[in-house]
Amino acid sequence: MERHSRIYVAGHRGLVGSAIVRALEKEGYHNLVLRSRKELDLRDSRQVDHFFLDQEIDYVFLAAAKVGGIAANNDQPADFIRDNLLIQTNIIDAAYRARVEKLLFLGSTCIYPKLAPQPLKEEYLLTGALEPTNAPYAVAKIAGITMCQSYNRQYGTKYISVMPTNIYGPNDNFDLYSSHVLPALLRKFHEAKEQGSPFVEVWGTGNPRREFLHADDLADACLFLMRHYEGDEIVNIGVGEDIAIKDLALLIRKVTGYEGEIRFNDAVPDGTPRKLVDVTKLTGLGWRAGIGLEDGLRQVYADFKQTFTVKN
Ligand code: GFB
Repeated sequence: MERHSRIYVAGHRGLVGSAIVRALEKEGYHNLVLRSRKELDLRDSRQVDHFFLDQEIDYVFLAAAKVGGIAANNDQPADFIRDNLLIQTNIIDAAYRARVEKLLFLGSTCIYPKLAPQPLKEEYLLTGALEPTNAPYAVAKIAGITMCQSYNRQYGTKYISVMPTNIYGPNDNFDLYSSHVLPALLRKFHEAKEQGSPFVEVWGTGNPRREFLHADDLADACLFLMRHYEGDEIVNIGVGEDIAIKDLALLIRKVTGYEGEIRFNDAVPDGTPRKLVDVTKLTGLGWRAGIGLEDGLRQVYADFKQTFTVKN
C-alpha cells in the first residue's frame, strides 16, 4: 500500500472500521474512500458495482457487517445471514471486476466449531458443529472466507481473510439488547453506580471464557497483514489470553467504581464455552497486541462517560 493508494474502508463508522480509518490516517494514508450507509447500501449489488467501477479503488478493508451480541444473533438469525451474505458477496465480486489490488476480509472466531480444542488453531475451521446462537452469522463468514479463497484460485485475486477475537473499543454499540458483553457490562455497572442500584444482572452463568482485543490493536494488525501477508489461509488476530465472564464483570465493577452485588441470570444462554485463539501464526509473522485489558477498559470507560447518551 502506498501513501496515495485509494483505500476503501467498508463499515467506517463501526467499531472496527473506525479504528482502521484512525490507524490509516495516523500512518499518513490520505486517499481514503468512505461512504455512509445512506450514501451506499452495501446490500444492493447495483449500487456496489457502480461505486467500484466509478471510484478506482486500490485496496479494500471489508469491515462492514451486521454484528451483535448473543441475544441479537439468537433472535434475528435471518437478518444476520442475509445481510452479511449480501454485503460481503457484493463487495468481493465488485472488487474483482473493478480490478482491486488487494482486499482484507474480516471474519470472526465464531466460525470455529463450538467444542473445538483450545486455543483455536486456524486449521480447526470446518471440523465440527457450530454454536447454535450464532451459526447463521458464522455460516455467512465462512462463505466469505471460501469466496476469497475461490476468487484467488480462479481469478488470481489477492484476497486475505483474518479472524479477530471479540473486539471492544470506542464507537462500540452500548445498546443493552444488541451489544456484546463488554460494552453491555460497562454501561450496566456505570448506570447502577449512578442510580445507586443494589445489584447488576450479568447474563448466563459467568463461566464462559472470552478473549478481548482492543479495536486499535485489531486495526494495527489489519494494516500489518495488508502490507505483509499474502495467502489463502485465514489468520487469527487475538491477544492469546482469555478471561471468564465472571472475572470480566469483577474487573468492570472495579474500573467503574461500583460497589454493589453481581447477580447471574442463567435463564440467558452462555453461548460457546470458550473462544481463545491461537496467535502463533500472527506472532510468527511479527505482530503482537499491545493494549492490556484493564488499560483498554479504563480508556473505553473514559470515552463512554464523555460521549454516551441514551437515544430516544
Ligand atoms: O459478547 P456476547 O454477546 O457474545 O456474550 P458471544 C459473551 C458472553 O457474555 C455470553 C455473557 O456467555 C453472554 O451470555 N453475558 C453476560 C452478556 N452478560 C451479558 C450482557 O449483558 N450482554 C451480553 N451481550 N452478553 C458473539 C456472537 O458471541 O460474539 C457473534 O454472537 C460474534 O456472532 C461475537 O462472534 C464476537 O461471544 O457469545
